[in-house]
Amino acid sequence: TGPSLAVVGVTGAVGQEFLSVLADRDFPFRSIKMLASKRSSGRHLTFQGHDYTVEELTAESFEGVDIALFSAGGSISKEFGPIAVGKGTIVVDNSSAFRMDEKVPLVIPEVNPEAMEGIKVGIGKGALIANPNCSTIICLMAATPLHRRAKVLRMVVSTYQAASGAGAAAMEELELQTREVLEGKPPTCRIFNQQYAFNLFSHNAPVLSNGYNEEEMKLVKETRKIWNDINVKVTATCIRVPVMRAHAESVNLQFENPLDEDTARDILKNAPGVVVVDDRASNRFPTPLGVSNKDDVAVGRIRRDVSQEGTYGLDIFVCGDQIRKGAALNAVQIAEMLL
Ligand code: 11C
Repeated sequence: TGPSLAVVGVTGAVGQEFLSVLADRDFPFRSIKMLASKRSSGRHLTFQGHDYTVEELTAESFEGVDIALFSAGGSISKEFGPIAVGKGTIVVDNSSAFRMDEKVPLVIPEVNPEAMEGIKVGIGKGALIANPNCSTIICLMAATPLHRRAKVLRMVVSTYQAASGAGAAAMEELELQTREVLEGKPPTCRIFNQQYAFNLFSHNAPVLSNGYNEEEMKLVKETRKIWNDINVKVTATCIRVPVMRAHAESVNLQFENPLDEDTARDILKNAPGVVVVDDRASNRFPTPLGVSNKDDVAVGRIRRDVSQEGTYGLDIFVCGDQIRKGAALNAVQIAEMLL
């Protein structure tokens, strides 16, 4: 029993994580299709003790599919998302293709579940729902409970982003380069155009005419849409660091209303999907390794911003698993809300 599912991009890093999150959460389904490009079709994979053959994604793939989880890049979503919706499938799309489309809800279940009101499996209608960018999800998991209490006027985000955000091949490149550099060999640069191991660089997304890169502007625009607040001021600097699968973010917040750090800590302790790691005495705060393969986003370094006199400001440091809460888990949580 349960809906019929399809996973699009099943051989990718997020595609594989979709399967492990579905299994971990005992997501009910009556059938599941494993879909990928022609190149990966015919491969075998085992899921919950059953053998599946990866099928080539085509326009016919969505016949009878209730929910499709997409993570195969924006161009695949643009081509096949509307086809799936036309067949009555509800598409949860992890790409950036439809995020800023007014008709498409952009959802973090803990933050704005109301955005997908009326979309349910069983009403016979297809729909698109967009999964936000991983940096936005991880940031807003921590910032939203504080925003609800004291209203964020301005947010300054600095990211330290893992290899996984650029896919499985980037994770392999980081591992390979690390070995090569330790062996005194020149590092192989295929995914990134410069040495990644033992280095860091500005995020590899294209740089726009305003000097921001696309990743930074996603934080700006997606926050406004998710909070339904066109006035919230957001700026960001996104950096790729040689970490395997979890993003870290320094977030500076300016509030309209008073919010002291103890109250903020209590609010975050009670926030769903958030764990507070804030031990000043032993200098233990969130780390990418600490949250790797975990569902919760970790928050620490919770402190009053001493630069804000006469205004209300806090600094926080957030870490979240990019593949899990930043992508697959968030999408599966959306799918759960459709049942
Ligand atoms: C990264 N967030 O960490 C990016 C990758 O819009 O879904 C995902 C880009 C997106 O590099």
